[in-house]
Amino acid sequence: LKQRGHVFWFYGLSGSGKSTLANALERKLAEQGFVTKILDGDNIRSGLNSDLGFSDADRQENIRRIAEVTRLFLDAGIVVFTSFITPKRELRAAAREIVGLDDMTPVYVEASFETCAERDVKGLYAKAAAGGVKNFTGKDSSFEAPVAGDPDWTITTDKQTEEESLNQLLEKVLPLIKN
Ligand code: GGZ
Repeated sequence: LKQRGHVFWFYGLSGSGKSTLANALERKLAEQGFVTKILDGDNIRSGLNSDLGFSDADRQENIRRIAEVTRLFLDAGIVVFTSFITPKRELRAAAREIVGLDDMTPVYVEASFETCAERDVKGLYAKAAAGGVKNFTGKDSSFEAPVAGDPDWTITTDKQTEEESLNQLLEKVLPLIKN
């Protein structure tokens, strides 16, 4: 096999750019013949995890199931990109425990709450500001950034272009998945 499976666990606030980057990265890697899979709200929260909401307990179960599914893809040698807020360090650590410490790289897609609220691609920030979203991350449900010593990568999307973020990622991703 020309590739080694690995999980790049994109996390960060809603609207930080996780899915955008995961999709762009997938396209680049597909061009080079890599077999990849994206797991995100569209294919997980809508189906397998449609019984879960956004309480702390539900987020924990959400992440646990995603990590288990991710592990299955990894067993097939696939490069996986996940795109979930994963708001707590403990959740990221639990996911990494399930996937396998060496097989998963947490990638913090960093953008401030203010930047995400300005982008507000889905109108969710406006809705939350008006009190229409329960347990909204960054408002009434907390988000923990990584701390020094965590193995996480950080990609800061509010200070550079999408292309810069993508190139930065590609450079770090390729050595981990090339065989
Ligand atoms: C945060 C919410 C909420 C609340 C709905 N808080 O930008 P989106 O819309 O498409 O992505 C967000 C998604 C977050 O689900 P995750 O599975 O990634 O979260 S976690 O990892 O914490 O389990 C957002 C939408 O769902 N959404 N309500 N209250 N985001």
